[in-house]
Amino acid sequence: MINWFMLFEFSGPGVIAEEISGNNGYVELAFCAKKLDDKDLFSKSDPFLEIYRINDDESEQLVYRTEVIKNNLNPVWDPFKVSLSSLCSCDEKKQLKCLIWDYDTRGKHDYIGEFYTTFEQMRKAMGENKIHWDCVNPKYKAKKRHYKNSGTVILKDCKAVQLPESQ
Ligand SMILES: [Ca+2]
Ligand SMILES: [Ca+2]
Repeated sequence: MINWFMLFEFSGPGVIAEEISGNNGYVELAFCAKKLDDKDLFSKSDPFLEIYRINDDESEQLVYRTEVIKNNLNPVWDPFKVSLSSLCSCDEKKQLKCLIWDYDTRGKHDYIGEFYTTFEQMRKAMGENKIHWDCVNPKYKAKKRHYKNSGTVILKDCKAVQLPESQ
């Protein structure tokens, strides 16, 4: 673990705005999911989460990929730190695309679903209400009449982290 980070809880919108304006603003995020689709025949899915930043030119930049949780449809991923410039180019309203995959050792990983969010939404959610997103597979949504989702993803934690001033 990196123990030289100084952790600050968000204390209001002004605080994060200030941190975003600096170039040393980091955020710690933690996600878990519930009731993901099972993609494996003889065991449960092995889910991991990817976050992509959608740039102004529509290109997608991978920001973070979590570890794989083996055989678990209700995974809890380790918290991780990302800089706000990497996560959202220091723009709270930048679209983030999140994909959930079932890891496979052979061949292609199986796609479970996706959702869209922004850092603004995550930050605001950390007050009273925990936020969760439907993890949606658009193919199922188009074809299955009573399709609701392929699981839900929950933001467990979102807090500002700042690197100490250089000596
Ligand atoms: Ca498995
Ligand atoms: Ca698998």
